[in-house]
Amino acid sequence: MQLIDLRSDTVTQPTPEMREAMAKAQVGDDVYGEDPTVNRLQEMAAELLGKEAGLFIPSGTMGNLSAVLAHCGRGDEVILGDKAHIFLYEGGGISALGGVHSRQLINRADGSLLLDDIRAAIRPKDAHAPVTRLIALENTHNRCGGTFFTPEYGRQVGELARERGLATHLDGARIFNAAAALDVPAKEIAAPFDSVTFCLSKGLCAPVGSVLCGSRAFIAKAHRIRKQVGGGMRQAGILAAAGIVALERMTDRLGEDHARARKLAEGLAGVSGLVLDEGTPHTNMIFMNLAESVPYPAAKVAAHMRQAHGVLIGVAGERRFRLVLHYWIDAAAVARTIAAFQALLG
Ligand code: TLP
Repeated sequence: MQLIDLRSDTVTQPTPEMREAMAKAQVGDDVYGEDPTVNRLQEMAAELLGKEAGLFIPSGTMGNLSAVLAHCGRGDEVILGDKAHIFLYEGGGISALGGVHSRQLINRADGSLLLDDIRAAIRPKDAHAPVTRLIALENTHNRCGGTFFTPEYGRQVGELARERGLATHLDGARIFNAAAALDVPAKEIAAPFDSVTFCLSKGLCAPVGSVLCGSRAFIAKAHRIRKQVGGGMRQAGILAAAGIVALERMTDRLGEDHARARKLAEGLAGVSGLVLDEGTPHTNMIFMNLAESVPYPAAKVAAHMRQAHGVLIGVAGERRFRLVLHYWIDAAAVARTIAAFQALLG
């Protein structure tokens, strides 16, 4: 039985074209800045996001960590959402490794933060208080349901930050999904932010890596931090080669995953044991709960779906699931998933 893996878009395997590009990649020692393929990827990424420079980083987590540590010193404070990936799912790295204090504001449904909340959270100049240094947002927003906010909102945050002398960072792990949903170039979403990370290894299918983009001076700082946290790689062009294919071939097709997510959601809406979140899916993620009538927890349902139907789904809570669409989920896989849920919970 062929497995259908909907747990995340991080499970995506590289495409045949990526494997071929990886095999043929020209490489050098990237710690010396001599890997031509890494250099090319970094230039392409910077160009796509409208920034001066890019830095290839092993993971999204390390990209966010390097960015926050490049913006903030020990005891400085970052304003972020209470559902932010940086806050919830990155091992507390910004505080454990960087001594950066976090100020969590309530994420609104679309993943944004209320501007008035941000204003109110900025600390006064007072020796008792940490120094507010950075505002960090996420687009698309994972924990808020794969939701996205508009470039206009980003501009408002950027303006507020500049007025108050703060830096801004965007965790744009899935910025190309946001761009597809908004039908705007990714650079428009990135424009108001001083730094942006995006992931090559999620919906874009590359096996490894993220790129952090920003000004040349900022990237020089982040480069040093990447080295400090052990992220300096050597013949990384083998990985970057897949990233180049990801940027050339995969960004423009993400709308297909969104359309398939809608198809899957339509089918699942007809399963009596499931209650889909209102408005889901916004991009490539479906969030849903078990109906009260179902006597089992989500983990048990997920285990059964795997064993009996070969369908892997993400458990996002005691009675909650996340299903993520990606390149390797085709129309037949969507139909099989709906049929499997029907059989179990219909
Ligand atoms: N998200 C993963 C898990 O960690 C939850 C997933 O399956 O969605 N920012 C955002 C918004 C992310 O969703 C993720 C990964 C990251 C950063 C971290 O990227 P990696 O896994 O490359 O460190």
